[in-house]
Amino acid sequence: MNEKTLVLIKPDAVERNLIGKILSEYERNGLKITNMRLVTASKETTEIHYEEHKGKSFFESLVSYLTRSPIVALTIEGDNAIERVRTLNGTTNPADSGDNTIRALYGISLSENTVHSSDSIESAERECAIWFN
Ligand code: 3AN
Repeated sequence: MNEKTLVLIKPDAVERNLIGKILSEYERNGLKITNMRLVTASKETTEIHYEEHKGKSFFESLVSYLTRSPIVALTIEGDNAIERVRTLNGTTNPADSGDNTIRALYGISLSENTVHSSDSIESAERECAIWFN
């Protein structure tokens, strides 16, 4: 089934000039970038994006990390795109992430893990609307 998912290339990656390398991982796997913008995320938008984590111990540091410097927001489309992008990204903790996943290659830590992508059709619809009206 053709799907659309939301990806964020997070501050740690943009700061280290990794935008091109990360985009090429998606493109060479046959996925299509269908929307993209470089933006410094506001606290308000970031809190809405991560609302499921509100109240958790790491929430404040998560928001301050995501807002500290520019990110790239993009939508990616393709057959089964939600799962395929998450497989390419790897697991939340880069230390546990499979070889050649984006987080294993470039992730710094559990909190600075380079990329975000939607985890379901519902999340993808919600998150695409947050970052692309
Ligand atoms: P994923 O992005 O892999 O779907 P989520 O949604 O569980 O992971 O977590 C969202 C973000 O919150 C993660 N990308 C990570 O930056 C941060 N995070 C999650 N769990 C922790 C934790 N235990 N300590 C610090 N940061 C965390």
